[in-house]
Amino acid sequence: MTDAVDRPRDASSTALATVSAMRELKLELTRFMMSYKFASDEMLTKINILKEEFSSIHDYSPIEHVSSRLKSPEGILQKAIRKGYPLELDGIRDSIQDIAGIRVTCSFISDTYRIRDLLAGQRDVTVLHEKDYIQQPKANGYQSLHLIVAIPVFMTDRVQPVTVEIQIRTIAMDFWASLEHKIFYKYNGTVPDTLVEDLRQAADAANRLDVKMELLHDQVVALESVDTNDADLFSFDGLPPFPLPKGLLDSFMRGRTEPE
Ligand code: 0O2
Repeated sequence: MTDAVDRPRDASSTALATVSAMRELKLELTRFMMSYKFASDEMLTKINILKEEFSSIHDYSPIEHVSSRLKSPEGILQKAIRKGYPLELDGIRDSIQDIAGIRVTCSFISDTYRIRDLLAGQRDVTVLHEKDYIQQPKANGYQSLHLIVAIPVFMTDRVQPVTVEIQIRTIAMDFWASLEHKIFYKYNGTVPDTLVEDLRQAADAANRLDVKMELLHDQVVALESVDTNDADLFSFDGLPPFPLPKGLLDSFMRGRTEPE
């Protein structure tokens, strides 16, 4: 008799416990994923500030394009299983460092290193790893500068250091990488030798283009610095032109520098 009454109660308490465990897991997973979204948002803000500030000071932007992606929970678990990592959130946090990914496309090769330095120099950004596939391209020709950085995310009850993968590359490197990615998937990873060789040659051509374009840009910058006149100081990005006739500008400057 007792058994008959207790059994349904056991079943319902087990079901309740399962539901509550699932709710807890969902909450934990949501907080886990949110921490990566916040870290990515923080890094994107930093990158956008660099982009805007740099363009207004130097009259050109070293950053052409910025994109970001978060790995899906499914993608994270698949990677953990593929790599044999422990299937629990703390273990995954330690071992999978590209859950949040940002790609920065720059105009020139020197800009990729400039952006790296500007980000790495920020007090709350810690560079955990760097892979320089620009100095040492992969055998297939892939070029890019990869950083794994950690950034503190301020949650309601704790400060969580969160990792973000940042890939920095030029437009030509990016063009090559997206085509190679498409070809790789089209052939399911087994790309015919002739195409592999063609891709390698295309990577060399992309590199030559990068070098040439940077040389041309340096020449243009050198010319611009000779042409610049003082009135240029009074044009601001995002504001209507603010020209000052040279005579007025001279009087204004004298007024500022001469003692009263
Ligand atoms: P997704 O969707 O782009 O993120 P890991 O596998 O990340 O643990 P690994 O292989 O040492 O470790 O990382 P690495 O070399 O830093 O490369 C990681 C990412 O760089 C890749 O992410 C690609 O985005 C890019 N990448 C690396 N090698 C190549 C390449 O040969 N061709 C192209 N097109 N991209 C490359 P995922 O995880 O592949 O995918």
